[in-house]
Amino acid sequence: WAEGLSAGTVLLHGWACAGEIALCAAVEAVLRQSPLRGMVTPGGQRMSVTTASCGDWGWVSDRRGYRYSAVDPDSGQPWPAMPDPLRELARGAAAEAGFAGFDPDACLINCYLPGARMGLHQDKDERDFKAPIVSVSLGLPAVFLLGGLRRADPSARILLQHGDVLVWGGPDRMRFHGVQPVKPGCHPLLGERRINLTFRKAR
Ligand code: MD3
Ligand code: FE
Repeated sequence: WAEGLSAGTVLLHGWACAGEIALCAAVEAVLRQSPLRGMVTPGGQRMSVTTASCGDWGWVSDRRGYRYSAVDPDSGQPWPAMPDPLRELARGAAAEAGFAGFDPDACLINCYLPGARMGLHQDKDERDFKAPIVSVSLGLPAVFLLGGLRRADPSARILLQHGDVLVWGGPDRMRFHGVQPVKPGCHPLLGERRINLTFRKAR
């Protein structure tokens, strides 16, 4: 069911469950071409989340900063194409949430092993803040933190489970957000990890 969390954020519970087998297979195929790696932040810390990308643009981080790159810095090759089942899932979820015509050119794949977390941050490396972002959660559950427009604003805690799709845009696009450390567990399809896909219009 669709749950409106605030003006620009919709949580589509279990939206990705129907096609979960094909979806996970497509993700695994991307990860064979573009393996997960721990990015280093501009501050020099290695992230506990490992990442890879598919589509025209991939999000990368190193000592020089955060940015979108057309090539995988590890391979020097373009990122794998965005598989059709992933693109269609993102387009369908965006339309359901009121963002018809969403045309993502980047899909960031985040992998959380137990204990991995993501600190509070804003997503501001994209060029067009009018486009929504679509997030698909797979595998182990996690507590998502949804803050306000200032870092110090209080955060709501939202449980994201396998198959949940979160669409946010409009007034919520610049809200601070993060993920609490993932608890140990084993998911029948993905094992001891959480995978999050974020679809974006990067350029
Ligand atoms: C709602 N990823 O990659 S996605 C990221 O679960 C990132 O891996 C998280 O934040 C993850 O940048 C969260 C869901 C999400 C992301 C940003 C939001 C929901 C949001 C911003 C505002 C409101
Ligand atoms: Fe983010």
